[in-house]
Amino acid sequence: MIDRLEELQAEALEKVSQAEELKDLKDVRVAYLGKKGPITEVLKGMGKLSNEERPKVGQKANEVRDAIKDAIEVKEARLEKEALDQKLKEESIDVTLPGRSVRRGNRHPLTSVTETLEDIFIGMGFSIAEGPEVETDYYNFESLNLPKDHPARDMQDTFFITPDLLLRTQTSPVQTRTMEKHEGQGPVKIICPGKVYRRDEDDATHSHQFMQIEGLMVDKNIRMSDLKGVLETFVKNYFGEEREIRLRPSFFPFTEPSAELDISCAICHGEGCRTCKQTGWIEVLGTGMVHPNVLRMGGFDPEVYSGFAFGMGVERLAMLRYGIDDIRHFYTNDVRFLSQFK
Ligand code: 2NL
Repeated sequence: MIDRLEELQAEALEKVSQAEELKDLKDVRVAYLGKKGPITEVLKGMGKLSNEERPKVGQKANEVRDAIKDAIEVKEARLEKEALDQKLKEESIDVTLPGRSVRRGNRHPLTSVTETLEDIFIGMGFSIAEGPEVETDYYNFESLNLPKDHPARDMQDTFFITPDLLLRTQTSPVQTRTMEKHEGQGPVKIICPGKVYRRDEDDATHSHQFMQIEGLMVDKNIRMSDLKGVLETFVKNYFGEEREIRLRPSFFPFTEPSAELDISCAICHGEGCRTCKQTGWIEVLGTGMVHPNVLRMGGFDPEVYSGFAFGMGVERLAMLRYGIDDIRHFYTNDVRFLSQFK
C-alpha cells in the first residue's frame, strides 16, 4: 500500500508539472484528491490492515495528499502570476506616445457677434428681451405706426401664414409687447436680438432670413443726445475707439425724426475707397426718436414719455468687422468658413 501511494504521488506530481492551464490543475485535484480518488480509496481500505500497519499507511496517505496539494498550489500560483503578467503586458499603455487631439467646434460667428453686441448694451444697462418669430399683423405692423393701407408696408415684403399671421420682418414687435407689459411706466431699456424674415431674393447682401438686434429706450426726458451717446458708445466698443460717427436724416414710419448712423471708414480714413463707396462713411444702422403714435399704442403718454430706438442687421455688422463679402457664408455653413472664428 505504501508503494501504491508513492506511485500515485509520482503520477500526480508529474501531471502537475505538465499542467499548462489552471483547468489542468483542477482536473488533477479532482482525480487524485477528490472523494472518488485513489487516495480516498486507500484510506477507505485501511480497516482491513493490521494495527501495526494502519498508522504507517495513514501517515503516508496524509503525506502524499499534502505533497500533491502543495504541488498544485505552488503551480497554481505560478500560472496565475504568468496569466497576470501576460495580461499586463498586453494591456500596457505607452504614456510617451503623442495624444490624439479631439476636434473641437466653435461658436457660429453670428452667435459670437450677437453675444458681443449683447454684452456692449448690457454694459450700458440694457436688458435682453425675446419674443415669437410668428407674429400677428398688429404687433409687426399696426403697433409700429403702419396701418393696413400704409404705403411703407411695401417696404418689406412679408411671409404671410394667414391674413393675420406672419413671420416677423423685424424684432420691433418684441419691443411693443415689452412696452405694453410696462403699463405706461418707464424706464424701458431693452435690446431684442433674433431672427427675422423677408421675401427677398438671396444674393451676396440679402438673405430671406437674417438676424437683427433692435434697441429701445423709453423714459421721461429722453432726447436725441441720449440716442447719440448710446450709439457712439456702441460704435467705439464694437468697431474701435478711433471710429467717428455721423447721423444722417432718413425715414422710418415708427420714428420721428429718423436717421441712419454712419461710421468713419477704417480703410481709407475718410479719403474715399471701394469699401465706403468713395464717401469716407459706412452705414451701420437705422435709428430715431420713437413716434408718438408708437408710444401711445404701447401704453405710454407721449406728452410725458419719449424714447429712441434703433435697428441693426447682425450679419452686416459681422461682415464689416471680419471683412466677409457674402452673407450666404453664414448660412451655407462650410466648416472652412466657420472654423476661422475660433
Ligand atoms: C433698420 C432700421 C429701425 C427701429 C428700427 C423701433 C422700434 C420701436 C419703436 C420705434 Cl418699438 N422704432 N425700431 C427704429 C428705427 C430703425 O431699424 O434699418 N434696421 C435694419
